[in-house]
Amino acid sequence: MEPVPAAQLATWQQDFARDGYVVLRDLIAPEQVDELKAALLDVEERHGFGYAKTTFEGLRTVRINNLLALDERFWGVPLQPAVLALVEALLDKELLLSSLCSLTLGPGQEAQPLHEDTQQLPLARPRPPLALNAMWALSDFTEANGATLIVPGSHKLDHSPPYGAEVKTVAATMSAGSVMLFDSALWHKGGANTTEARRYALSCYYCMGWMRQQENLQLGIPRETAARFPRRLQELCGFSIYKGQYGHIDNRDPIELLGQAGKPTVWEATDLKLKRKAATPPSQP
Ligand SMILES: O=C(O)CCC(=O)C(=O)O
Repeated sequence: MEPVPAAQLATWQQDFARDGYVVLRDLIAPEQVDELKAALLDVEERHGFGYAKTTFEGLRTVRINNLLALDERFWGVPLQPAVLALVEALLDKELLLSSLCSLTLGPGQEAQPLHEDTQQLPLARPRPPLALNAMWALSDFTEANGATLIVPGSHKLDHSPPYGAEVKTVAATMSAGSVMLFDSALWHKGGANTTEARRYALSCYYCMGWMRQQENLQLGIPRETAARFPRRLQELCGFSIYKGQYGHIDNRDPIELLGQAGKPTVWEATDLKLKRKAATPPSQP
């Protein structure tokens, strides 16, 4: 796949900074949308997943967590090149995957309470993006079937929404194959599904590399499964050290547990630089 042109990336970044969200329309090929939907149905049936048990998660919603452990067909989702390039530009290249789950809204699902995704963190607002949700539409998102309801620009407010508050929202309608990226500080909620059909979606949630992930992916994904991931996916799942310092195991990069060569710690890298400098002959005046 061609890299995203710099001008396109810059436009998405500007839209995201202004509105707190941006929709990458018709990004995913229909065949991939079909494949992911088929994978969700297989996993749901194989493991007998049913509706969620809490009103927040949705009493008529099937949410499947830890998708990477359940089916290989989800492995490409966090690595989608255009989304990952944008998320790397908005956070940094050492970001992590925070969680990957499905959001299948069944008929009769009521609108979710209004919230923001990092509401629990004791941090002042407004703040630069710390975490971003990439909402993959695997069905057309319509007002009737529960398209996510958002409050554009609310990421800039100095307070979180009163949980469940009734405020004016906009339905983030988009066609299947589109991906909406939104700042975790954006006020939002899932809409009500008043149709007879399900609304299929994936929530691929990314966060800064120094943050605790929403799902504990290092423990939740069996080691032998993670060992088969592409290296970038292993890093995103937390088999990596942030800035050569955070997340090491006895000074080793945890990716070595998966049979990969690790990166040096910041302390090793500093000594290497000093050694190289000492070995470089002084330049002639
Ligand atoms: O399903 C949706 O559209 C939104 C879900 C959501 O915001 C959440 O579960 O945090």
